[in-house]
Order: sequence, then structure tokens, then C-alpha cells
Amino acid sequence: MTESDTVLTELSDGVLTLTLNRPEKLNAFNEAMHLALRAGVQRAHDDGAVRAVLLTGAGRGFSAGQDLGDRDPRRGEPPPDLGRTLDTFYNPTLRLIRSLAKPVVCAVNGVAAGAGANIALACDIVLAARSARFIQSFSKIGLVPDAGGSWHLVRLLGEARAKALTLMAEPLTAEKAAEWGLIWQAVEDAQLPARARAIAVSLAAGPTASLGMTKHLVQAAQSNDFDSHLDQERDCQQFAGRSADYAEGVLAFLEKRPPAFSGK
Ligand code: T3D
Repeated sequence: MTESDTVLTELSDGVLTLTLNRPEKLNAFNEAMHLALRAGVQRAHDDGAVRAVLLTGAGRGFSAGQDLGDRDPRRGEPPPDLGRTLDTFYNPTLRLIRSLAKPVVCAVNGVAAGAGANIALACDIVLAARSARFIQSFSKIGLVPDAGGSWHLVRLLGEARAKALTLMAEPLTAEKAAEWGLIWQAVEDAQLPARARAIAVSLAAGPTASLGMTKHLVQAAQSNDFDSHLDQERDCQQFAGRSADYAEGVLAFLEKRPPAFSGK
């Protein structure tokens, strides 16, 4: 399997679909898959034809996190420097997903464990199949949550639930994840691909610049004080007000027709 086979890439209707593709390992991350996912998200940054991203997994899992076969202590090598692997592989991709000025939809098609769960949580709209489970499996193997997991869990769920999930590594059902506000929706397994795609296609046909700024405003609200946030909203709205998509949105409203946004 070449590096590019580990993440299948398809662009249609403005949606770049990235499918993690090591199903025999529940899409656990090896170096090739890390680099392929990074290249996919980087393409979403660089390519104007991409107006939304859809991330999902092949087979029965979304991702089981780090490939533990690559961390086998029986090899007799010195302990790995996991700080370095996070810096080199996970964190740049997570930063790219969060900073991407385009929406990222994640369709969690099955179990999402360890960093696999936390990559899903870094996406903007997360849907999960009812059969999917989110597992902060780190404590089971003597690690701490990474890939932004402890950051997202506390913000989305609060300290009590974040501690219970991470300390006990209990699987969280998709339904409970949605009820708790960890993800957007749990949907029937058979409906997941179509529902996630419909959302991604609809976002890709949206006013891309305003969606990108909206994403960043919501993210910045976590750390901004009220005054500086009002300033940031003003700046974004000033920019949005000069966009072709705003003119089209208003015109379409006045002409009582659906808008045809160009993403500009
Ligand atoms: O290392 C660094 O760079 C630092 C970063 C770390 C980030 C992390 O993600 S650490 C956490 C790593 N992940 C885990 O600890 C999860 C390990 N997997 C599991 O606990 C279970 O597989 C699941 C709960 C996810 C699913 O269980 P189940 O019963 O549905 O499936 P299974 O039978 O355990 O797995 C199916 C196959 O996938 C199996 O292979 P086999 O025996 O059929 O050949 C299994 O070994 C393989 N697999 C699952 N997870 C991983 C894996 N292979 C390698 N690495 C995995 N993480």
C-alpha cells in the first residue's frame, strides 16, 4: 500500500472527501497515513475548488488512533519520544483542520479511539453512526489524552464528564455523545454516508468566506473576552459585507430565489 492509498481522496461538488483507509487495522495511524491525511487537509487549504471537507473511515471503524504495532516494546528499541511524534505527525494536522477557513464535516462510521476520536472532535460538524463508540483509550495503555482531546472534552462536556471519560476509558455511545453535545448528531448507520455528504455538499455551496470566518469566531469565543470578541465580529462582518456572496445573498432574498454563492 502506498502512502496515498492510506487516505482515499475524491473531489466532487466542491467537497474534498478524505477516507482513512487501513480498515484491517481499524484505520490506526501509521506514518504514511499521517502524511496522506496532512496532504489532504493541506490541499483543502490551497485548492480554491475545495469548499468543504468530509472526513470518514473505510470499513467498520473510523480510527483506532495510533498504530500500536509501530510502538511494539518487544523490538527492544529505546522508549519512543512521543512528544516528538505528536509534534511531527498529529499536531500539525490538528492545527490545519482547526485553522482551515472552510468547514470540515466528520462522519464517524464506527469506533473512534485514542487520537482517532480526538481527530474527529477537531472537526466542525461531527456526525456518528449509531453503532459508533468514542473511547479515550489512552489510560488503558499508560498514556495521557492527546490530539487535543483533553482540550475539546473539557470545553464541550465540562470537567466531570471529561475526567470520567479519560480516567476510565469508558466507551461513549454516539447517541450519548450527541445528547451531551460532544458531536452534532447520531444517525442510523445506513444513513450516515448520505447524511454527511448532504451536509458537506450544502456547506460547499455556501458563502465560503463567511463560513470560514464564522468557524473562526466560534473557536475564538472560547478564549476572547467580550470586548475583543465584539471587535473581531465587527472586523469579520466588515469583510463579509464586501464579499460577492453577501451581495448575492441579499439579491437572492429580494428576488425571492435561492442564492447561488460563488465562495467569493
Ligand atoms: O504513539 C504516538 O505517536 C503518540 C500518540 C498516541 C495517540 C493514540 O491514539 S494512543 C491510543 C492508541 N489506540 C488504542 O489504544 C486503541 C487500541 N484498540 C482498541 O482498544 C480496540 O481495537 C478498539 C476498542 C478500538 C476496537 O475493538 P474491537 O474489538 O472492535 O476490534 P479489535 O479486534 O480490537 O481490532 C481489530 C483489528 O484492528 C485487530 O487486528 P487483528 O487482530 O484482527 O489483526 C487489532 O489488533 C487492530 N487494531 C485496533 N486498534 C489498533 C490495531 N492495530 C494497531 N494499532 C491500533 N491502535
